[in-house]
Amino acid sequence: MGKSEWKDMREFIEFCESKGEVKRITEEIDPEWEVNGITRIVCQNLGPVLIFENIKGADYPLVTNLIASDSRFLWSLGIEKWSEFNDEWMKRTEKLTPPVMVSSAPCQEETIEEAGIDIGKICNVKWHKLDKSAFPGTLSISITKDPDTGELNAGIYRMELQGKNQLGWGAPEYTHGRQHYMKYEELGKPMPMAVVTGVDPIIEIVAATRTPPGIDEFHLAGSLRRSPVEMVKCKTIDIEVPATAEWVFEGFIHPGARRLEGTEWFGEYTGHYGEARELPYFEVKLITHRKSPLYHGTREQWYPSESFFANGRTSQAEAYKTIKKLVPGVIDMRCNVCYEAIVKIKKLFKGHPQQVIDAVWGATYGRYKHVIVVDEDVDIWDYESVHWALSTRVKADRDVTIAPRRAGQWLDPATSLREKGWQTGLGIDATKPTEEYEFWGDQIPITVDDPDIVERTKEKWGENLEKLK
Ligand SMILES: Cc1cc2nc3c(=O)[nH]c(=O)nc-3n(C[C@H](O)[C@H](O)[C@H](O)COP(=O)(O)O)c2cc1C
Ligand SMILES: [Mn+2]
Repeated sequence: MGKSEWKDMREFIEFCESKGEVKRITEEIDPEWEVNGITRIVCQNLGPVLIFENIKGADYPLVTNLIASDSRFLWSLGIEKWSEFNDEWMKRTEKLTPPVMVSSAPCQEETIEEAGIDIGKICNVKWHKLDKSAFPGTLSISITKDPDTGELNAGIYRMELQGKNQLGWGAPEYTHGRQHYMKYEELGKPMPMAVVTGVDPIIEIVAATRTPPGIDEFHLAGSLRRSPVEMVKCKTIDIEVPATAEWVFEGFIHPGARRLEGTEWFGEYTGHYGEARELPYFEVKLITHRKSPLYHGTREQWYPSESFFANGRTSQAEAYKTIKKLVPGVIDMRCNVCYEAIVKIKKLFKGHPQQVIDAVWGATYGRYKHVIVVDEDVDIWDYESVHWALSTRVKADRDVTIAPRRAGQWLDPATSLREKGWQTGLGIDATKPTEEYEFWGDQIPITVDDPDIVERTKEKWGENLEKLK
């Protein structure tokens, strides 16, 4: 069942290898299309971790599909099954665990000085056909420091190759990293930033988790891994990085600097291409790395994708924690990586589902557009069951709430360019309309579950039931 205290990405890969879930590709691979094709097909089958050892034009191996399956995601946290996941996350992260500092670290074993930097030789992959250029930054974690509080933030934001030592920085204004940058811009100062890739899987996970503001993701990681993260100071900037990262890029984002991404499109986690954006860019001044470093990247796509696990499931757990503390009767929650939250409740009062819908919109950070609330007899892990509730318990004029002009996600393909950043909320109360029936003194419709008959049948028929299957 894995464990939680991984020393580094290598130890996790070794574990996956012992389970037969790693494939090394030694043939020469074309970065223009072959990483795309192989990663896509293998990921869609929830297949193994892939290590591309020989990509044409790149000097280093590339890892994809690291935690892109149910089994590997759960192993990375040492959790046995999905049904335990939300509550285990909540329990572990009740108290945060600060990192410990070390003075020498594997991530600084080797150094590439500014003059020798050529990021295109480190990762040169075109992840989707219509991406015009390589995007080395898909699973690269931007680490920044709040200039007011000194707090660290870690977030994964897309990074396009824009020069030998320059990368676009795809962090929209609602991300914590961008909010740090906005403070530096007000001060008129360049923002120091470290970008790391190839980390212990729990660090990848926290960097992709949508949390409330003011949470240092490395504290969250310490709690999830049940042991503090070891960190080391960068060589040229006042930023700490995980000591066992494979790659560390140290540099700056200059205030006021904007550049239109060179690509017209970039394939995104929504499963659609997103448009090019006018973005700040990151200038790399020094690279440090481990001996024989492994680069880590991913192909963004619809489920299954690494984002679905690293961002979708984890942000779901944080949202669950928040909602459970705000509203009584919340039993479970399932969120799709893009825009949908399904919440299971034990309905306690009139307006209870609507309060849950408001809480998801107002108090969680996944920016879920669509919220569906169901009763405790619905299995939210089975979409058939959710659809049964939607089709049998919803009267649209009564149970559907439309909330226009909410804060949205930048990449929502349902929203045109003019309206980017906005979204319309759809709340559906798919619980049984108990209050309507109670008002008139009527019997609420009951389901055909007949649990006593099921018990009697099992008792009498026992193992013979298996034979009837
Ligand atoms: C592979 C991958 C790529 C991502 N790319 C982006 C991106 O380009 N822009 C973005 O805003 N979020 C992106 N995310 C999601 C963010 O990492 C996530 O929202 C995280 O919470 C951001 O950190 P923050 O909350 O500290 O700002 C990506 C996540 C993953 C797993
Ligand atoms: Mn954050």
